[in-house]
Amino acid sequence: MFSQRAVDALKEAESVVVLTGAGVSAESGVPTFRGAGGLWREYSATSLATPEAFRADPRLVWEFYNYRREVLAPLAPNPGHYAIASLEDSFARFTLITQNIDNLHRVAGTREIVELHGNIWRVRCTNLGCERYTLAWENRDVPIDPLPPRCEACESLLRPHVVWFGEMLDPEQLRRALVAVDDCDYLIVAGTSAAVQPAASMPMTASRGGAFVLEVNPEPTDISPYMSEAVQEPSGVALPRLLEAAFGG
Ligand code: BV8
Repeated sequence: MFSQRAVDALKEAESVVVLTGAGVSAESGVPTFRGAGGLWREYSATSLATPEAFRADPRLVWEFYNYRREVLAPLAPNPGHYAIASLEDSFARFTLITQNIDNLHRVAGTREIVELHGNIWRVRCTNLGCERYTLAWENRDVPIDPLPPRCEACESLLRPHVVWFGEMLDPEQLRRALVAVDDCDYLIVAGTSAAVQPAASMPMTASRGGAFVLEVNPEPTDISPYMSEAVQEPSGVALPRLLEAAFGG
């Protein structure tokens, strides 16, 4: 459970950032990245979420993302997503920064979203010169036969519009995230093992900037000792309670 100090600081906050990872979607039934659900067939998600894996076997990587889309399609936001969406209008400035690609924050109603690692429902052409390249587009019925799908405009391979390990983040998304983290006076980091950079450094940056940093995670992480407060509860329980305590639900 969080302290009255954590609640009071949130009530007085002017600029709030919420940073989420796969754990926030766990209560929706989405396997976390490194948990038991992080494995698919005999592969680990981290070995397939790379440009090298796509270059070596685009079909296998597309099957991996189609599998995850099939798992995701029937799932819905959980109370943690909805609590974050309800927080958005309580502050002068609010930014949700998510590492998740599952789109559940948008479905829950959050508007100001930085998708650090992209979105599993968006695809883009691999041909940098193609006009579709810059239009990464929603395409929930990407042709899954024949795999891997090709661009209608230039016939090049399509790829998931996500950031793979070893790839640079979209500069505009990263800029928006860093501006929000520098500006914030309160940061909630929820559902992340804080293993992946540059997202993992953002809570520490906020803390160094004088923000109150609240971590929500049933397990301790490497950043827990540096947080203003660490609440070891599921986000679907802790975040609605925090919203209730600060703003009456
Ligand atoms: C970059 C999209 C510059 C794809 C993802 C060596 C060589 C090359 C690179 C590196 C290197 N060393 C470091 C790097 C940088 C690398 C990195 O950080 N690697 C790590 C693994 C060491 N980062 C990058 O490559 C990034 N780009 O840095 O560019 C660069 C370029 C080249 C070389 C150097 C630098 C790009 C990273 C983006 C990767 N893409 N996703 C896809 O999803 O398919 S990351 C992936 O992991 C997901 O987005 C996921 O969100 C993210 C982080 O994981 P978590 O969200 O934290 O999830 P996890 O399962 O780990 O933890 C869940 C947590 O939830 C747990 O703590 C659990 O306790 C908790 N939990 C469980 N239930 C609940 C809960 N919490 C609350 N409530 C619950 N109910």
